Amino acid sequence: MARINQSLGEFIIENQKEFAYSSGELSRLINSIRLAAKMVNHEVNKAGLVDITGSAGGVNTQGEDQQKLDVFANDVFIRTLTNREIVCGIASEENEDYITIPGNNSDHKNKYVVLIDPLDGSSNIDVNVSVGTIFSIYRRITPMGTPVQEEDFLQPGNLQVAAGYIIYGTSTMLVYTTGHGVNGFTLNPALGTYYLSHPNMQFPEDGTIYSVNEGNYVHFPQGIKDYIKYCQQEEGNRPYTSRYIGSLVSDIHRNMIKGGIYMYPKSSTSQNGKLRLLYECNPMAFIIEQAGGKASDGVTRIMDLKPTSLHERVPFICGSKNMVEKAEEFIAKY
Ligand code: AHM
Ligand code: MG
Repeated sequence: MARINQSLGEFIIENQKEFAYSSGELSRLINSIRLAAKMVNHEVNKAGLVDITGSAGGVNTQGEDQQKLDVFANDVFIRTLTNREIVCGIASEENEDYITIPGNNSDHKNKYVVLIDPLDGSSNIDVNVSVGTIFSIYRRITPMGTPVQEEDFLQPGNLQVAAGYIIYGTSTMLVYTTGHGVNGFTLNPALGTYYLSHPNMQFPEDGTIYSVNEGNYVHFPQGIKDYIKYCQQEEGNRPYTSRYIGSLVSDIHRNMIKGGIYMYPKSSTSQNGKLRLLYECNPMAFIIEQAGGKASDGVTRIMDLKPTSLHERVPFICGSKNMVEKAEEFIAKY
């Protein structure tokens, strides 16, 4: 039974039996993410104090400037996940190819693959705005005892065994699901312990917040333009409030608590939008659905999309069920 103020460590142990094929490995995997998140949190919090902000000089796979903290977070998560005998492969936003982890005896006996965006929204760091980590976990599908393959990473979101995010905000929270609802834990920085603060999180069925980068309005498809106008019309509980941080985890976290819709649609300048299916949209969609919300590309459920490449992008419309369905109605008109 989840108890407010229960520590994440206790919670993981108590709920281990909920996992199918429970052997303790998934618990240990989440534990290692918890540890890495504490290390990243420590670094993020002192970003303004030491000369650690700014570009690391490199560019990542998508040609974007890599921030030093992106590199740091990527290293920490990869190192922490590699050190346990649980994960056979990692795909990260910051690495073009997936990483194969042979295991201590090089026997390729580890079961899980992790897909991760180690520090999402990192362009916000220099201005002291919240950033996040997003992770997605699958059981491998290729035979144990052989090196992990790309197909182990290209599984549809509906096969995820766990997913979560960490938000480095006014306080640091770890929110995750193993398919049995969503629970949120807040870090007590003095003790270095996460405590259950948001048990059984629920996406309100309806809401009054819409989150979209309206600067891209002219490039949006007509259905999205019409839906935005609908949000702004005066009728019933509209006009809605516009809130957009530009940090996916924070925007969705807020909407999950208050009720709202988040959209990163396709546009005339980017046919598939911006967000990455495997380590941004799928894990967020799993959490959102587990909390009673909805996530689609405007037409198809995100978690039913069949991935074709590690870094592919998809349009992303998610949030309160009724709001997403309304947006889909507008999109379907064209
Ligand atoms: P990143 O992975 O390069 O950090 O980009 C993802 C971020 C999301 O957190 C956010 O929702 C979105 O990009 C904002 O994009 P834009 O600035 O185009 O509105
Ligand atoms: Mg990202």
